[in-house]
Amino acid sequence: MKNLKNDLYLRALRGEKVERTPIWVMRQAGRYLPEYRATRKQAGDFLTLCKTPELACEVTMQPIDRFGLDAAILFSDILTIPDAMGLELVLEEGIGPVFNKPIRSQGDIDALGVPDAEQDLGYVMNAIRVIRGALDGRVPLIGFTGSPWTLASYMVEGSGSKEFRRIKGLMFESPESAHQLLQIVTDSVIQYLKAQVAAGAQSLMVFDTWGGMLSTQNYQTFSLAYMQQIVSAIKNDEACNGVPIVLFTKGGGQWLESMADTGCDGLGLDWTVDISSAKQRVGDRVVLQGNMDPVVMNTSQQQVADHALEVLHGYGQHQAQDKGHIFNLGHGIQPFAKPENMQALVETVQQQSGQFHE
Ligand code: 1CP
Repeated sequence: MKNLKNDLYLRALRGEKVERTPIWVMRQAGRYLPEYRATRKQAGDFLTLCKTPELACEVTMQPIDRFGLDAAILFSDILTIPDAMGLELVLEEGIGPVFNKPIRSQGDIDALGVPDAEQDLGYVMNAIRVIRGALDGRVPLIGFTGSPWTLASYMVEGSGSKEFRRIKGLMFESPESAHQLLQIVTDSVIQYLKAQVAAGAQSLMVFDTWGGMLSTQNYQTFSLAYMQQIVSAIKNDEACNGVPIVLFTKGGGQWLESMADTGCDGLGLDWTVDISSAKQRVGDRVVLQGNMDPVVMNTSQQQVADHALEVLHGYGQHQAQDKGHIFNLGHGIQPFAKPENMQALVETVQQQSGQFHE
C-alpha cells in the first residue's frame, strides 16, 4: 500500500506473498506496560483515556515505539457503542466494566436507537485521525468492534459474566426480543465501522469474545448470522474500498468453516485450536491470525521463544494456495505479562519467520 513504510500486515491480510510473518498482539496497549499505567493515572480513569484522542493516541503508540510491532490497534473498548446508546459505562477498579443502566425489560430494548457514529462516538473517530497522524505511515491502524452477540451479552448482563444467565434467558425465552436487540446493535456496529474506515482505520477486527459460550445451533443464529451482516455490509460498501475484516470467536474453533463462509478475510484463532489443522480446513480461503497461549507471556523469554516457534512451525511453510498467517496470541495479553517477554516474542517472530516464506 502506498504511503506505508511497513505494509507487511496489510499485504498478509490480502493473501499476498510476504517476506516474513507479521505480528501484532491483542491488548498490546495495556496494563502490563508501565508507561500505560502512567498515562492511565494521568487520565484519571479508563473512559477519560478512551475519550481523550491525544491520550488514546499516546497509549496506542506505546507498544509500537517500544517493540516495533507490525500493526497498531486503536486504543478504545468494545463497550463504547452501548455507552453511546445510553447504558452509561463505568469501569470499576478490580471488577471490570459495568453498566449503570443495563437492559432489563422489553421497554429498554424498544427505547434503543442507533448512535450517530460521528456525533455520539466522535471521540473514537477523532482518536483514529490523531493516531493516523502520529503513525505517519509507520504501520497500518486496526479499527475494531465487539460482535453483536458479545455486546448484547454485556448490555443484558450489565457487566462481565461467567454463565450468561440473563442473555441466554432472553435468547431461550424471548428469541424475538433477542433478535430485535441484536439487530439494532448490528446496525450500530455497521455504521460505527464504516465511520472508523472513513476516519482512517486500515483494517477491521470483530471481537466475538462470548460466541463460544453458545451451542452450535445458537452460535449460527445469534452470533454468526449478525457477523455475516457486518461482513456483507462492509464488503458491499464502496467507500470501504475492500478494507480487510477479521472475525475472532473465542472458543469458536469448531466453526471455522462457517466463519470463513461469511466472506471475511481472516480468522482469529484462540490457543485451543491446532493451527496446522485449521490451515488444512480453511487456510486456502482465509488468513489465520494467532494463536499462542497468552499465559506464556507471564513466564520466561525462553518459553516465549519456544512457544512462538511452535506456532510458526504449526502453520509451517507458506505455499501458493495458502492465504497466510499473522502472528498473534490466542487472546489478549494479560496485565501479568512481562514487557521483556513481549520484546522476545516480537524478535523471535520477526527474525525467525522468514524461513517459512521461502
Ligand atoms: O486500564 C484498565 O484498567 C482498563 C483495562 C482495559 C483495557 C486496556 C479495558 C477494560 N479495555 C481495554 C482496552 C481494549 N479493550 C482494547 C484496546 C486495544 C488493544 O488491544 O491494545 C481492545 C481491543 C479491547 C476490546 C475488548 N474490551 C474486548 C474484546 C477483546 C477481548 O479481550 O476479548 C472485551 C471483551 C472488552 C471488555 C472489557 N473492557 C475492559 C475489560 C477489563 C474488559 C473485559 C471484561 C470481561 O472480562 O468481561
